[in-house]
Order: sequence, then structure tokens, then C-alpha cells
Amino acid sequence: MSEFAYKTNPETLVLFDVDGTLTPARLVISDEVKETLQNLRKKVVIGFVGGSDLSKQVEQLGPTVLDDFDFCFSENGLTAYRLGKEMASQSFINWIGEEKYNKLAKFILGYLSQLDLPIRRGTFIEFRNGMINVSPIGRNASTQERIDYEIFDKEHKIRENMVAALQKEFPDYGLTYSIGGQISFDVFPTGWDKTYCLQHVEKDNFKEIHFFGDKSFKGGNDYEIYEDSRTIGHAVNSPDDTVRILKETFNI
Ligand code: M1P
Repeated sequence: MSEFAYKTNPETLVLFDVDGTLTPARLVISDEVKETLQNLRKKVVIGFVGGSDLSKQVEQLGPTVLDDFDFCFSENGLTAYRLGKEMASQSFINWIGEEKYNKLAKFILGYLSQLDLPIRRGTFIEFRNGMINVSPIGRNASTQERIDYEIFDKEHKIRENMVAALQKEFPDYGLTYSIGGQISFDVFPTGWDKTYCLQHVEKDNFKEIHFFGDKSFKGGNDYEIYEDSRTIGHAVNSPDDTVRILKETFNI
């Protein structure tokens, strides 16, 4: 018998993006969203799929995150947990190889060094298990610095132009560039977007898989999974919106 048999609808899985869907960008989950998820979990199987690594999701969703969700997918599912147990994962560096990665990193650092930006902080390339994350201002920016940068970036198209330059420089690398957050973009092998996590739930044979995300538009990092034929997509514009749709759809 399935471990999910105790739920009212054990054959339904509901997956959530994190930033902008369960929490405000890079901030902590509210008590209201937490309580809504607890109620939902009694009825269906729940999971999150975020671009960030697990340590960020622990900060945002809480230290008991592995117990609070049936499925936890960090880095689009490159790091995956089912009922608190880690599932097999792959790595970006094994896939790309040291030589090609070195060329890519040199180009990125050179490009960043030539940009005129009002401020810079630290950590311009974050090396993760399943991707790298590139931030012109640096990942150590404070919340206010992030907000200011996002406005500057929209006006000067810093990330958009940089992605175009990378695509031109490395046309045969098989990489996807995704501008999902406020200050950075993710770089990962094509196909390792959020749909990557769906292979981890195949064995459970869910009849319905719902996905909630705020970046479901073309070019957003929720687009592929939102549009995927295996999911029922829900586009949201805030955690409050997520709660509202959950209450309407699942009667909680
Ligand atoms: O989850 C969306 C994005 O969140 C962060 O982006 P930023 O720091 O630019 O706001 C990053 O963790 C990024 O990887 C992720 O896709």
C-alpha cells in the first residue's frame, strides 16, 4: 500500500514554486501559508520545486522543511527528497566537464568586470550541484539592494544582454539561461528546468499533478513545468493568491 494512502486524494500531487509563490522573494513563509499547506497535505501529496539550493529553502520554508513536504525538489529537482529520504541526483560539473566550465567561468567573470553598476557585493558565480547562478551585483546583496538592483536591471537590461552574449559565445554548449529572480540568472543543461523533477514522481503514478508558480510566462523559470502536458498549471502573482486558489480548488 502507498505511504500516501492515508490522504483523502492520495493520487493527486500539488507542486509549488517557492519565491513569489509560497514566500515573498527570498523571504520567509508566513503562518497563513504554512497552515494552508498543512491542511492541504491531509488531502493530497504536496511538494515544492525551487531553483535555489536546499540551504536557501531551509531558510525560507523552515528548518523542518524535509518533514513538512512529501517531496522536496531543490535546484529544479537535481537534489530531491521523497518523504525526507534523498533520491539519486546528478551534477552540473560532471555533465559539463572542467575544461568547458573553466572557459565559461572566465568569460562570465570577464564580462562582469566590464559592467558599469552602481554597487557591487560578493559572490558573482554561485556554484551549485545542478547549475551555476550568476549575479552581476553579487549574491550577498541585502534585501533593499536587491530591490534597487532589480529596477536598475530592468532599465539597463543587464541580465538580458549578458544572457544574449553568453548564447553567442557558447552556441554549442547546450545550456539554458533562466532569469528567475531579482538579481541573478541560472545556467543549467537544457532540459534541466523544473520539468526535471517530474521524473522523480513517475513511480508514484499520480493521476493529477498540479503546479503553482508566479513565473509561468514564456521566459520565466516556471514556464516549462507550467506548460507541461503532465501538469495542471496555476499561474499566481503572490503567496496570498496561492492560498486563495488552493482554498477554492481543494476546498480547504
Ligand atoms: O527561485 C527563483 C530564483 O531565486 C533566486 O534568484 P535571485 O537571487 O536572483 O532573486 C536564485 O536562487 C535563483 O537561482 C532562483 O532561480
